[in-house]
Amino acid sequence: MIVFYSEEHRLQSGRSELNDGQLVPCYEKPARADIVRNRLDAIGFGSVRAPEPHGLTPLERVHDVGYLAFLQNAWGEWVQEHGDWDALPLNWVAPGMHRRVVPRSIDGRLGYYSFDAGTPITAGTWRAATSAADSALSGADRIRAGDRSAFALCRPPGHHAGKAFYGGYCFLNNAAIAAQSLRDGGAARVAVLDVDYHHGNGTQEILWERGDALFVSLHADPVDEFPYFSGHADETGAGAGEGANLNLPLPWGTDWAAYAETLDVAARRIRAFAPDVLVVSLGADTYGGDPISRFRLLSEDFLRMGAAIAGIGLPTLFVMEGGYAVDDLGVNVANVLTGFEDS
Ligand code: SP5
Ligand code: ZN
Repeated sequence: MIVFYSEEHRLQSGRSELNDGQLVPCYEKPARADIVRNRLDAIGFGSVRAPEPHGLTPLERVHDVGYLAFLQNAWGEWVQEHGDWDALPLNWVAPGMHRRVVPRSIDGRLGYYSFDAGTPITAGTWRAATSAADSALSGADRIRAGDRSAFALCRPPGHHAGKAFYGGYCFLNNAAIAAQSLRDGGAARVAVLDVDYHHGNGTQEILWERGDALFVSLHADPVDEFPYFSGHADETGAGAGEGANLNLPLPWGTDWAAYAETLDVAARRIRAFAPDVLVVSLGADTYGGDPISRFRLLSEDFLRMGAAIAGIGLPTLFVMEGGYAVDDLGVNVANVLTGFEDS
């Protein structure tokens, strides 16, 4: 399996995120991608390549152009206003406010285009985020060329980013960008399976009214867990996309036995949709050792996860999402990929 990885991921290295009432060091940090890459090298897993630049056009197929311009320019405007320190939003729209006029103020626009205070914009955010999207797009190119699978080692991650918002450590929705590229390249139907611990609210929003793209997500129940306002089982899509969104929320404490049963439900739904290709939003924050999550998967369970995904029987593009137990992240992610390849 070919792996796409860009050194430019390092350019996203925020100082802090707001967590439990404190500014704490960012969980989403460069060491995450380094340890996955090093593990893949150590086990001799496939060839690792730098992505091809794909430019703005495939990003504009998914994201709002005003949002993209904001992301590209936000750091420069922030530094001019406040100096060289991570840009974080401080307030958001509330019910009864109209959100009709895009603010001129950079602080206003940070709130306008975001949904949390955990996702700092830094000097290198735009370059890192576009390099991650390029990895996803290069992976999609391999699938289009006939490969059975590819892995885009994206960082920063993407599944919380919507058409015109960032949050949850995500700026550009790498999985949705890849799925759209596969559609534009001739796939009639695509499925996105999201196994990150958190609900992929951005991917859901992007695909909500799409009948040509199925979104299936296993995640911690939003009554208990971030992103709280998205991911319930009764969210099934709208318009042409009615029925093409399947949320499978699970309780805190979920272990492999319960997870595997639900993954089987997801697999059957994907097969029934009969897509040409599968994009997997691969977060390993379902791991028992994850510092911000509360599922209980073990490292060896990720081998079984990879085998279960292979059992769906589709050309598969894996796109890296979350996973914050950095010391074990390389083994856990590599286990999914080898579990897939060996079955
Ligand atoms: C891509 C991805 O996995 N994004 C996740 C973003 C989650 N951000 C909010 C985390 C809040 C964690 N709070 C619990 C900390 C334990 N004390
Ligand atoms: Zn996550």
